[in-house]
Parts: sequence; C-alpha cells; structure tokens
Amino acid sequence: MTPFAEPIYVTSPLLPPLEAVMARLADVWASRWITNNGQQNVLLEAALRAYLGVPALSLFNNGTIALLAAVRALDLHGEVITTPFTFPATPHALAWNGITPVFVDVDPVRLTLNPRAVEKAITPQTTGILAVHVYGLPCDVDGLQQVARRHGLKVLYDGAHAFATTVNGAGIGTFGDMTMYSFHATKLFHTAEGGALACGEPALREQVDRLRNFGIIDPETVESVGLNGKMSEMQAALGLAVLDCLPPEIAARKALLALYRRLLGNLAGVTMLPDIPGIEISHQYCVIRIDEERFGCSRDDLHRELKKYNVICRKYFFPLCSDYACYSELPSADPANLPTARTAARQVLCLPLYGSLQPSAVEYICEIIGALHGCVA
Ligand code: T4K
Repeated sequence: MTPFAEPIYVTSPLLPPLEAVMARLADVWASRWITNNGQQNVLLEAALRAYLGVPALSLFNNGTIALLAAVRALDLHGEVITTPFTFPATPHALAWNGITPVFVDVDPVRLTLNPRAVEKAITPQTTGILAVHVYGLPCDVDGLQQVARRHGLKVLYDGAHAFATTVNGAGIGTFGDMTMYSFHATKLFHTAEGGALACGEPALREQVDRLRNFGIIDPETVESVGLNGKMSEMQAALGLAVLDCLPPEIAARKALLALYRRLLGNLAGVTMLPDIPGIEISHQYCVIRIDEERFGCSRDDLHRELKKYNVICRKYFFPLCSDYACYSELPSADPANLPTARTAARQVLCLPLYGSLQPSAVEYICEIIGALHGCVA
C-alpha cells in the first residue's frame, strides 16, 4: 500500500467561495467600521441565535476568552469541578480566574463528567461545575443539573465541540447557566478565530457584553474588571459566509461518518462513538477507541503507522489535563481518582473528518487500518 501523496490532516477548515467572503468584506469596507460591535457582528449574532436555538448569544474573539468571561460573569470562585479529558483551555479558564480546578472522572461511554463523581467531590468551597460536551457528545445534562440544584452550584458548559448538537431537538446551548462555543478554524462552524457565550438570562447577557468590552458602561464609567473579547467585523463577515455553506458541509460529514462506521464498526477492538437516541451530534470529530488486546496493537502504534501513510491523526485528548505540569500536583489529579478518563486517553484516536475529504480517501484510510489490524511489529 502506498502513502497518500499529500498529508491528510485530522481536519481542514470549511472555506466558503472567496467571492462570497469578498462581497461581505466590501460591506465592511464601505462602512469604515471594522470592530466594536458593527453590523456584521449584529447580523452574525442574530443568525447564530436562530441557528443554535438559544435566547441570547454574545460573540467573542475566541472560545478561551469567552470561557474566562463566563467564569467571571457566573461569579465562580474557590473550587470548580471539571473534567481532565479535555483541551487545556478548559482548566486554564478556571486557573486564570484564581480558581482551583477539581478533576473528577468521566462516564465510560460518553466520556463526559460523571454526575455521581461530581457529587462526591463537592466541598464547602465548591461554587460550580465546568463540564465539556467532548467531541460534541452532550453531557448527562439532567444528571448534572440535579446535582447542581441539590447543592446550589452554577453549571457552565464548554461546548467548544458542540456547535450543532441537539438533545431531543433542543440546542445544546439551552442547558445549564451558560455555554461556550469555539469558532476556531478547526471547528465545524468557524470565524478563523472566534467563539460565543449563550445564556438564558438577559441580565447575565448584559454583564457578559460589558465584561467583553473592558467592563465599560459608558466612556466615563467602568463597572467591572473586564477584558477585550470582541470579535472583529472581518471575522464576523467570514462567519456569515461560512454559515451559508454549513448544510452541505454537515451532509458531507454525516456521509463520511457513516462510511467510517460501516468500514470500521465491525473490526475487533475498534469502538466508535455511541449513537444515542434523541441526540444529534455536531459531526466535528471522527473518534475511534482502540482496545489494544482485541485490536492487536496499541492506539500509539496505530497513530504512528498511519503517519507513515501520510494520515495525520490526533490523540485528542492525551495526555489528560490532570497530567500537565501545571495541574499534576493537585490532589484531584491523582491517577487513582481518574481511572476511566485515563483508559479513554490511552485509547482514543481522531481520524480525518471534513467536508472536502473524498470518500475514496476514507475507504483507503480504513483499508490501511484494516491491514494494520493485529500485525504491527
Ligand atoms: N475547550 C475545548 C474543549 C477545546 O477543544 C478548545 C479548543 C477550547 C476550549 C478553546 O477554544 P479556542 O480558544 O481555540 O476557540 C486545535 C484548536 O486550535 C483548538 O481550538 C481546539 N480546541 C483543539 C482541540 O484543536 P491544535 O493545537 O490541535 O491545532 P493545530 O494547529 O494542530 O490544528 C489541527 C489540525 O487542523 C492541523 O493538523 C491541520 C488542521 N488545520 C489547522 C489550522 C489552524 C488546517 O488545516 N488549517 C488551519 O488553519 O488545537
């Protein structure tokens, strides 16, 4: 078998026709208004509110800054319970706000926070839960809400991967006190760099908007210690053009995921993400889990071997955030506390998935995986 001539990356950004972007940029140029809540921001905010089915949405310059602002707006402090199976931005948003992240284990199927483990980790210092809809698979939103209600905690969702996820028809951003979306280039919907916060309460949204703009109320009044989280008009214009291209992108990704499932689903030692009734996922990642014993070689072997064929997969999310030097001394980072997350981090592999990926490439990637099955030295 021969390697691909060009690298096949884990993802590739959805690029709208350049003319469509230029047409929107022409409007920005004509307005001479290039950031600070201009017309493109207003249009994109409204379009995304409708698309995501959320009552209020504030655009940000990236998902990490949006998370920082959300933590502040919800007045989280002391300890916040979170998952180790995520990108470092999640616990960083807590640590940057002077909060101690408390890592707890994940559910073995969804790989999202286990509500029972969350409840056990609550102390008098706990003020909230920061849960991640990892790979766009929703958390057990009812289970987490019940725990939060019983203990008077806030629930903040990191929905970086969950742009189009719905639960029984409801947009993922309608759960909990607030949800962050990332619009990074590697996401299904993007503005190159960008993000947003969704929340249900108008007062909270006003507070978020002020935090996003230095805490300024008017030119002579600053109410709170804000930051600069504003999205530029160029980013918003790109976002509007990307949004127009989403339906075919999602359809293409759905078909590719179905193809992966058909070709790999019956391979011993390979598990795909679960298909949960009532849940429409975001089609952002194609994740497989490798059971080393049944597959015949480890996830790391497979990752390395695929690279030889120019298939550049990613081990999202290995290592666990609790293993990074900045968190590994925390008591909750003890490996004995996180056995399920630890197993998942050793097994997961994200395969290439993006709308412009050819089905024939997926077929070849699956053929390579099939050929490696059990026979890597
Ligand atoms: N919470 C969670 C759970 C997250 O996963 C993330 C971000 C955040 C919070 C923070 O949101 P943001 O502040 O980023 O909005 C990438 C993304 O940069 C990051 O947004 C994402 N999660 C994370 C899971 O993936 P890297 O370091 O793996 O990216 P990189 O540069 O290695 O890109 C991955 C592949 O994508 C490349 O191999 C090729 C392809 N690519 C990438 C870019 C940037 C392209 O083809 N074109 C491009 O322009 O973090």
